[in-house]
Amino acid sequence: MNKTVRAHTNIALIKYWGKKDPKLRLPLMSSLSMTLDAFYTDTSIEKTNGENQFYLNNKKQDETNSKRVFSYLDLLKRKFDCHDNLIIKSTNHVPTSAGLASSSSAFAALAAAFCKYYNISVDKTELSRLARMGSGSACRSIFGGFAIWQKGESDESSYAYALVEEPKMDLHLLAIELNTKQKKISSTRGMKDAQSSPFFEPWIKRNDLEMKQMIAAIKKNDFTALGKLAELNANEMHAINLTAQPEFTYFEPNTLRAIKLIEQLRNEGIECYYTIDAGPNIKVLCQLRNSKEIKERFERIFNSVNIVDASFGPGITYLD
Ligand code: 2P0
Repeated sequence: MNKTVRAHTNIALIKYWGKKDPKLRLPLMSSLSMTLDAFYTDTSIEKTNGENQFYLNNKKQDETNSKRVFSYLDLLKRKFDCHDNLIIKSTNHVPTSAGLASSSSAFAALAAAFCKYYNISVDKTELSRLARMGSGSACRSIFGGFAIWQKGESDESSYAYALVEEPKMDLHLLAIELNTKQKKISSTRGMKDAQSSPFFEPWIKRNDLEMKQMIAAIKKNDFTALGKLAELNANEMHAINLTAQPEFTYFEPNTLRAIKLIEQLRNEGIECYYTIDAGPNIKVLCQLRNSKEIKERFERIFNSVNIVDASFGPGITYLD
């Protein structure tokens, strides 16, 4: 019996960047994301009499690359009293670990595939909590459209839910893949190091206000308010990285060139905004009528750059 589960990646418009409890992956702030149709992970699970195995894109992964997946599986096995050795097969339709949110779809798909394989009956809230233990952002990928991860106080109260599952908003995200090599500083490490910034405390304090403003923008279908706030929030996150002790940044020269192009497009009356995650790649937020022109302008400046046009994607999907 085949039990493949598909989870789409999500991009945070209000970002998660700081943990209260690293072991349980409890965040210091709530976050809000958009689930994308264009990027996803398919995962299936089989039993084996041999050792645990992890295949990514049809390639068996070595011990180092499998470690995080296996330790997450151990956690699930302990929790649900399962003792089999397993073969995990995942296909990533998204560049891996390049700041394009591959861990959000990877761990959401893995949590759901595990529950499906063992016929463990969980509701979406519980599934979101389980996915969170694999990777924080994964808890939001259980849901489509706009999702909110409420920070909560504990394992029980920290989970995501759908704000709007099938939004009517005219919102497109162009993922400009400037560099899809695996990043050097993992998100887990980056958000830990960022806590040494003198701006870390103000960053946490602004979260309530920014969440309220973003929810209001979404409820009003106000693209301008959403775009401006998403850009501000991303820049706040990158500002605390730049002011950490010692400082670090995910930006590359091309990231800044892309920011300048977006400013220029805005000056020309083509409305667009950006958000950037734990990597050098930029995601442009725009409306359908402008997406073609923006794409062409990026292609002109960045030779042979891959650009993926994404809009709202669904939550967890069971393929068979
Ligand atoms: C987010 N990111 O809200 C933020 C913004 C990247 C930048 O969540 O340590 O892979 O596994 O909980 O979820 C990426 O961090 O980190 C992330 P862990 P995760 O989307």
